[in-house]
Amino acid sequence: MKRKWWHDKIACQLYPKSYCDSNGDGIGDLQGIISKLDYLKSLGIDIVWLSPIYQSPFVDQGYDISDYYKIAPEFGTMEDFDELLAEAKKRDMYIVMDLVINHCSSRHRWFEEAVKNPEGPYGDYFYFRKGKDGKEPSNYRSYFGGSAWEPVKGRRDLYYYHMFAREQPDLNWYNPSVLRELYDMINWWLEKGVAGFRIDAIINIQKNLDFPDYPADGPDGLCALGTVIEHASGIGEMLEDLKRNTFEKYQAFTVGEVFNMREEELEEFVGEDGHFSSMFDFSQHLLTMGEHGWYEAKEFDFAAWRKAIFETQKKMEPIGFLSNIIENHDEPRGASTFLPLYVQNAAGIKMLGTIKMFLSGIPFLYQGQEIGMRNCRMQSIEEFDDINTKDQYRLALRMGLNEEEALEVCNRLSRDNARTPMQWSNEEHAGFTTGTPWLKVNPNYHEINVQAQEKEKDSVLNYYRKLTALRKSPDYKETFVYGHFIPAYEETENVIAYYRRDERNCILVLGNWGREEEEIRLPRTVRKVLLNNLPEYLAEGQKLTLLSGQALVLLLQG
Ligand code: TEU
Ligand code: CA
Repeated sequence: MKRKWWHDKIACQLYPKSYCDSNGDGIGDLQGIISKLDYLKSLGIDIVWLSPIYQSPFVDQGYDISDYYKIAPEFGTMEDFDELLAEAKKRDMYIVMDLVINHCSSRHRWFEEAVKNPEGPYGDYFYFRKGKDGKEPSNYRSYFGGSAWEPVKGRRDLYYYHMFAREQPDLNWYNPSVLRELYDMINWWLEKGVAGFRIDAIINIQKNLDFPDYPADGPDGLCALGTVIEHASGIGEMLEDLKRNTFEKYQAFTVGEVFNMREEELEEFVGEDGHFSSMFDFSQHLLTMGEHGWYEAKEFDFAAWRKAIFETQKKMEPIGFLSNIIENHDEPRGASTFLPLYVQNAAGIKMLGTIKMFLSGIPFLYQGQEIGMRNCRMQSIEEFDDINTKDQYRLALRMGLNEEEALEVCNRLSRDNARTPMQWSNEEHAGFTTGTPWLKVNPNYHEINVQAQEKEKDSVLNYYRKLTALRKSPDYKETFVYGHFIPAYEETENVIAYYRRDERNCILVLGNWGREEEEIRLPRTVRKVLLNNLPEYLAEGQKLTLLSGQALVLLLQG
């Protein structure tokens, strides 16, 4: 496999609005991020991915961009951004931007011009269509609920298409002028020195321009966009064209946010010369979401979770590098999702971190994961900010849940769980801001915060430092990055275990999700315990006892 600069890197996603507020307006900002670069460096982070920081009305927290060339004033100025790039560079760190190009904001100049004159040049930047039999052009349900078609104000029987919120009109990727605008913009940021992009919702750019109806899959008479995408094609050529005109020339690192991809296209997407450098592995996250919505979310199922990890790892080995996450800004906290209650503690969180850190692929941390931040309980639906959560709440009520149950579902799955402010200290508002935070701070910050964990030798934070250091250590790095992945102890019900091995090393990674201890017979003797999340180490020869919530990384003989 051709070696690329990003293969051995560790990344961290920041949600700028909630990371660190430098000027007391309650909103995190670029100067706040700059002030934490040394902290990120001390965590072993190489690549910092910023959720969108472009100018935006923030209907969907910056995923609705009104000017791709401007920094949102809430976050600072272009000078601040240049300073961030320079400061990152000094520390051998890379800045990766979020690229939201399936849609823009309805407040983008292009869309404002388009609505004024749908027949004019900007009309063709979007998808304007006539209604059908007095109704919307097709029966698609947007990702955030309701029809994906919005009537154009002041025009009879004319609609525009939006797969997400109505304030996020889809861009017409079949118009060469749009492509030129987007490619120029991407190259402009690359020229500036960003190392690459996380590419938002990108599978959605391919459309069937006839917009045919599909069978309804809900009482609203609409059908999910998943079905619509299944029937669209052409994504491969579009992504190759994008890559050739932009990323490739700069050796940029790109990580695609891709759902609903065709299995047989995996190689084309992330093979050696794939459309992207990498893509996120969402296989485990999809397990708990519920088929038609959060109201039918499923409980965490260890066996299914382990199976999903193993399947992805095995299928990726001959192909390339996925990016492994525990959580992101669209997911609830992993510590609250992927651990049974009896191990929802520091040990369990370290165990989860261990299992994910040594998988093949690129580890992506998410802010606060390294201190074990948990879901944040909201007392009422008004406390949530997220547009998706409000929609899922209404959906749950429509599907027969009562208010309490619907709130419970949102408390479990809301995207705001991961968006609450970073917990820096025990001071007011967790040291995130001296003003009023834009979103509630998790009241558990008195116990869970960076400052306290810096002082504690065995904290989750210091354990995370050991994880990244081990992954990068000269003796084992090659094995963790390029070594084989081999599942182990699949017949042991509550244990997840795998080997990473090459000519030099044979490393076994283990975690016990069970309530009870488990006895394991090792195939060879242990040369060295590379990592242990508990003080106990119970081994006699090749017999090993794993305590509940215990994770081990063992270097085996030969
Ligand atoms: O997410 C795309 C996406 O598919 C999500 O809407 C996902 O289905 C949902 O969050 C599951 O809860 C990206 C961004 O990550 C998200 O924050 C944006 O809202 C969305 O695109 C629109 O830009
Ligand atoms: Ca601020």
